Amino acid sequence: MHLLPLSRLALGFVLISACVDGATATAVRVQVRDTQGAPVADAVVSLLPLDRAAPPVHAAQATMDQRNLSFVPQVLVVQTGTEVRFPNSDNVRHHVYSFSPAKRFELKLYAGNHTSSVLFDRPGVVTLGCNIHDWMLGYVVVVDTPWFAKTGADGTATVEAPSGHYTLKLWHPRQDTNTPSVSEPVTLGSGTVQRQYVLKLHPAELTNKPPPNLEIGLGDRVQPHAH
Ligand SMILES: [Cu+2]
Repeated sequence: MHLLPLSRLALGFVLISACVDGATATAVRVQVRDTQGAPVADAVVSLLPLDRAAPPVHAAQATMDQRNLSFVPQVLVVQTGTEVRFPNSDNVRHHVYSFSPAKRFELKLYAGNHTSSVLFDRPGVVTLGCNIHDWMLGYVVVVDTPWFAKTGADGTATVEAPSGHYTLKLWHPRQDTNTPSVSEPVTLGSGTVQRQYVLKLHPAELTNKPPPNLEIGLGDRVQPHAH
């Protein structure tokens, strides 16, 4: 009595798998330059589906490291619902915080292998600072889609996604806030769609890098734990 429904289920599974495999061949390749023509790294490209719901998050862990008195990476992109680990790879303590509406939090990160985690459960840009090192500046960009990428040093990023209709969004930490940010429809059918964008960027107020003449750790050594 159950044989027929089961075999139908099995057939359905095979068909769905074939569709998924075929669909991932479509992609959008984005090239981002600034107004001088130089490639722009760390631009976040995300594809928000218009014709269906985005699948829920699956690889729900990511890492924002504290290393060499900087956030590494400076820009981390995650899907909504991702837990981000905040280790401390330095031998000094950090005090990471954010006042962004998408996630307000603070973490006191002591040196050593202590790791704290924060669940990013709302979309938006979460700006990170450190109470101890004023130059530290990082971002967790939380997007409602599993289809995203970040441009590399060559200014390009490729996002693979199933065929369908999307809104392509582009974000960069130094984008000019007086210019509308990129948000435009894109349709993936077959092959790779190419898009080129020019971003007007303002200079970085904070670089996320320590001053070159800094005596690392001076006055900021971690006191031995009293056990
Ligand atoms: Cu710090």
